[in-house]
Amino acid sequence: MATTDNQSESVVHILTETRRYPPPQGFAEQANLRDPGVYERAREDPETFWASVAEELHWDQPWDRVMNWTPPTVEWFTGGKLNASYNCVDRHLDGAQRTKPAIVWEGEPPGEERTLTYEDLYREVNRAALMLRSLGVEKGDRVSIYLPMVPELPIAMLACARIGATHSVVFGGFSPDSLADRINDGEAKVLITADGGYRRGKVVPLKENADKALEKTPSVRKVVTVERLGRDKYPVNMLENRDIWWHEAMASVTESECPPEPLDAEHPLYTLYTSGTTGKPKGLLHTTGGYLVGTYLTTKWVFDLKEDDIYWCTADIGWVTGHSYVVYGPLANGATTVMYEGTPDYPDKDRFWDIVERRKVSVLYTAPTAIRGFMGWGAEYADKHDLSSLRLLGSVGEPINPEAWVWYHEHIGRERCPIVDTWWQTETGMILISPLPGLTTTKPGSATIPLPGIEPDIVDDHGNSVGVGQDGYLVLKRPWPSIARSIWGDPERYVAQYFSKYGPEVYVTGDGARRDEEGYYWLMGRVDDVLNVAGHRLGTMELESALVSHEAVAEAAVIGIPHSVKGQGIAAFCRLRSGIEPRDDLRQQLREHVAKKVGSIARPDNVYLVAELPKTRSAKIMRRLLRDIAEGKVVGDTTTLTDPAVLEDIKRNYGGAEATE
Ligand code: 7RM
Repeated sequence: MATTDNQSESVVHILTETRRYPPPQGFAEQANLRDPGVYERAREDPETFWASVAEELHWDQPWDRVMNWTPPTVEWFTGGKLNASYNCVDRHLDGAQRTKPAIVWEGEPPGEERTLTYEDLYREVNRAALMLRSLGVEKGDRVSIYLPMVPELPIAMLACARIGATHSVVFGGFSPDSLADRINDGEAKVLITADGGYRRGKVVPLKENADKALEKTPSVRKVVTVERLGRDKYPVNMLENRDIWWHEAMASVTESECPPEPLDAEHPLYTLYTSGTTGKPKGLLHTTGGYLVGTYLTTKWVFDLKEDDIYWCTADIGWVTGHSYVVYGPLANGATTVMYEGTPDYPDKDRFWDIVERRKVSVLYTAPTAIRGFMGWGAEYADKHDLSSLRLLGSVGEPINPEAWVWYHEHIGRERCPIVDTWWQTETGMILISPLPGLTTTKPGSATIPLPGIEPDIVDDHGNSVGVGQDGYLVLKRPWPSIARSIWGDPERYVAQYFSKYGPEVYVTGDGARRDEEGYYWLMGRVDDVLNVAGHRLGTMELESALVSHEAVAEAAVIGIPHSVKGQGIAAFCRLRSGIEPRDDLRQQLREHVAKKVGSIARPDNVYLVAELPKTRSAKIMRRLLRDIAEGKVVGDTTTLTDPAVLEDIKRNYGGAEATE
């Protein structure tokens, strides 16, 4: 990565100006983890370190080997057997934890709420596991789950885990096409969905979407539908012999206990799809033992979980953050995890603070895009609530800009709560770079230092470590327990994507980063063709294929543009088929087309209709140029353009009806 001396100097300047926040007194003294020696112990003997963590979980059979690394392949806890559902549920049934709330749920319509204690969760998960078995689901089968944020979602996941079925959760905001692709990729036998869900006061018609997807998913034999909205108000189609209601299927289960299947540590727990640099999303595969060990430990340490914490991670379970830090991590710790169905601005812009106050949330984990949204609305929405229950704040999904960090610290944490800025990915399964709140001095905008046992580096194109303050590629040089083991159905792509650039021992994250003189990591965003829109990963190729699937579009190029709330917005440049007039309503149509094809998170902010896309002599689209145009900057060097007139044309035509939300 090229950095000029100027740039690196200015970085050093920024870093020396950085504010520092040591762990607050009182917090540091009472934190779970106060011994900095853990970093050194983990570095000297990572396997012993991870084994000592794994021992805190329940194993049906002990492992023979902690780590079995034949790069790029790795196994953890080889020979060991365990069950994730047992560890997240059954393990907490002794003593007082039995009646402790496991899941505290709030629907979007105010007043709708459900609390499941560990005992309740046990009952529901057992029943759901038996139900899945009665539908023919066997160990090793895949089950797709397309649900809103309702308790049946974690129940369904844990039920799969109990019988050794591999779940594949598809975010409820995804389109029928995206759902169908994901179901087909895993050849799921069963789909679990709902009549719908609520989002910003509107109904999301999940079953209707699922029905469209199901027209092209031959593997699905049974569809289980949760009644979330109500059959009277929102009737759905039920296909005979295929479609059943969740509550009816649950009621027809005659037994109450489904003994957890002892599973190999490397048994596939789930797949989760994430966008990459090609058009086709990748189904990252996570396995049982290592994943659970990693999410268990990081939830306990990064969020300093205590017995009486009320922990709320605001992510949707459809994303990895929800898998690891709404479901598996907190439940493996026997914590109380809060789930909220809707958006932060419904019925008003203080909904989060209303929930924090009423539920006495003590640990809050959310995303920079949400924080910037709150900043824009003004502090008064938070100010009118008692937030004194909060003691720790987290951030995830994209780099947090220092302004948002400081606002979060002042207006939400009221200057009492440490902030943990946690860097990780769908592929890493667990947080890898983050402060430990009792130990680490934080700096706004930095995810600080790697967790114990984690060995990142920042390297140049040749794989050499770069110096202090220099830009480079973030890599990881040693495996950790919860690394994704493969891409479902495409192991070659897994190796090519993550382990080929610097050899099989080095995992390539796709992120750029710098390190300061204290070894703190400053993440700089993706270095590939992946956008991060409101903390969600979207591949530019994926969006481009959606655009060219529209009859009017001959060719498309998509770029990320700065967006004050979402971090990145989407700008799409489209060359139309000959004979098609570049009209304003077509721009709007194309925005909706992408939303329909991929999902509403993918709706472009701006669509530019152009006569030609700027290309180099080797026919590569000049994205840099498009970026400059979209940002209204002076256009840089264009000498490699095949036809400089193209540029003039774009400049003339790009303006007009840009839609922004
Ligand atoms: C957990 C999650 C992963 C990508 C990753 C980064 C970016 C996430 C941070 C961050 C800077 C952070 N999984 N990212 N967290 N960048 N600081 N604390 O988001 O697979 O959906 O995205 O998100 O670019 O590669 S993800």
